[in-house]
Amino acid sequence: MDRFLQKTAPGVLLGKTAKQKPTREEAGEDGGMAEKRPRRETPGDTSHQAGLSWRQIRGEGLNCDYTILFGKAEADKIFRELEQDVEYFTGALARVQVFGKWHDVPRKQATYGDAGLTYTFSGLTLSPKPWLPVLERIRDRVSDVTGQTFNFVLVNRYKDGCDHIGEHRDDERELASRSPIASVSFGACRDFFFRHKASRGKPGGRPGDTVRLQLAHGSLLMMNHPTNTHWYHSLPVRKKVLAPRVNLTFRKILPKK
Ligand SMILES: O=C(O)CCC(=O)C(=O)O
Repeated sequence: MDRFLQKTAPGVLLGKTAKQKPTREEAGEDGGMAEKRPRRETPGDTSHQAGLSWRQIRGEGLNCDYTILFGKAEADKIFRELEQDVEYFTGALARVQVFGKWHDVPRKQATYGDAGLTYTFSGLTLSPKPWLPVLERIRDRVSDVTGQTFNFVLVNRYKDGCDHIGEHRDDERELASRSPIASVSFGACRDFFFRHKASRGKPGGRPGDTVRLQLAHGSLLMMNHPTNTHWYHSLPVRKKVLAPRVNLTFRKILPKK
């Protein structure tokens, strides 16, 4: 999981894929609810699913689904709880070495998860903190609507639009193969980019090689296999954004043998 601390060039804004429709929030409307009906690909308890509208984001090897999971009142409450309860890394874990020089990570990070799990972070083997009730609630809601289970969450807090995450893939060996990553966002709405690996370092690239989304307050983005094999993602600097944002990526980590 070293790449959480990766620092890379800012994303380049290109066009949308042909299959990508603008969301309402991109069009300046409320909520980000899309046109598609819920789509089930996996078995599971779908008791919360009925009322959700999903937007499908598809491209070559790109398979994501986006919805608003929490209404505003519930999302506001969760955001307050996260702000109060999450304990972020400090000291060496909040620093990153790039070409031999140490920098502050341009956001705050924390990990929570099942007892007994370990993962590699910044070259260290660490254990996540035990689940907080608010994180369990969000995790269980995601599981209800997707049928997927998760044993670990990475929390990223962006104090404003200057905080960001560089282009990377979540392709660590410790992630269960083919398992989706569920990304839940609270607070400021931020641009989020996917870029096909074939177009990295090639300004202009092929049409459709960069996909821009906006991740709204209370939203869920399911990044399904094989997205992370073929596409990098990033959350670029947006200096006009003054409010904080907290993002949770729920993952399934393989227990160490
Ligand atoms: O904050 C976000 O939406 C992105 C987080 C991310 O890229 C990650 O956890 O791998």
